[in-house]
Amino acid sequence: MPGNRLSNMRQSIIDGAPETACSLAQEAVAAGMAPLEAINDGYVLGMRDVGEQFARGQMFLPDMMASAEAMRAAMSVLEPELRKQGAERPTAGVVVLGTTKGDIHEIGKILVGTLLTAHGFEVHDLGVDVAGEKFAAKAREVSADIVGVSALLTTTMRNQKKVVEALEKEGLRSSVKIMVGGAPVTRRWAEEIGADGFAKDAMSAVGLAQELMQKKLAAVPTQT
Ligand code: HCB
Repeated sequence: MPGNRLSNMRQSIIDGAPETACSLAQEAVAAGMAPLEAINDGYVLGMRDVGEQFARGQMFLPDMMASAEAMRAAMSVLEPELRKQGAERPTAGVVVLGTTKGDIHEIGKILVGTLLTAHGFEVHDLGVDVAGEKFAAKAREVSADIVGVSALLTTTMRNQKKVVEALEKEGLRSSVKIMVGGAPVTRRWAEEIGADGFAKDAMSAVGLAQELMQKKLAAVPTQT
């Protein structure tokens, strides 16, 4: 039964069917399925299929938009469940999150934000198409520990570097860790632009954020 449910979830994304995606998520929550299992082993697999079909020219932009809509519908049910888990813990760190300038892909970023919240981080999501200066201003406003930058296009990846530069310009680089991600992003790219880390998926982003917090706290001189 859970196997069937997961494959139906995956299919609802491929079909671009928000109502089905939403009701499957509601059923899963009612049946006690872990929200993370539904996301990772159901819906995200559908999104991956959609990307592959689009790349092969077997799917077109309106279909891809319908799939994204279905993903959002499922997340509207699963995200509050994940948040409940995070609300019970003390703050693990403050994160400012966004997708780079020129880029409107948001699903991966939302997943990262949701999982960070579920693991006790305070997340400020700036949305999509965000300029470096805006990341820096928000980081200052909320005293961010970490800035997380998403980019899904090879053309907008380079704007991640502009975020690093904006934080440097604002004099925040020594106090704010930077993590980058998104389908075309690699560890090597992260190193090249001077970011502190790269995460290939939302779960790794949580591990990385925890690691960066430890490094940050270890660097703070202790008062005697
Ligand atoms: Co879009 N698109 N798209 N798209 N799109 C991609 C990204 C392509 C790879 C599809 C392809 O050709 N195979 C391609 C990019 C090619 C390239 O540059 N190499 C592409 C293209 C070309 C375009 C347009 C240019 C199409 C057009 O208009 N002709 C256009 C660009 C618009 C723009 O941004 N200016 C476009 C538009 C769209 C939408 C609007 C239809 C829709 C986005 C809707 C939305 O987000 N609200 C869309 C979608 C859905 C996709 C695919 C199918 C899925 C992306 C997605 O949500 N993946 C994608 C194909 C693909 O990626 N395989 C395709 C699922 C999430 C869970 O994965 O990688 O985003 P993720 O995030 C992971 C991971 O990377 C990491 O954790 C996340 C969670 O596990 N992570 C981070 C992400 N950010 C992080 C930040 C951190 O700090 C740490 C970790």
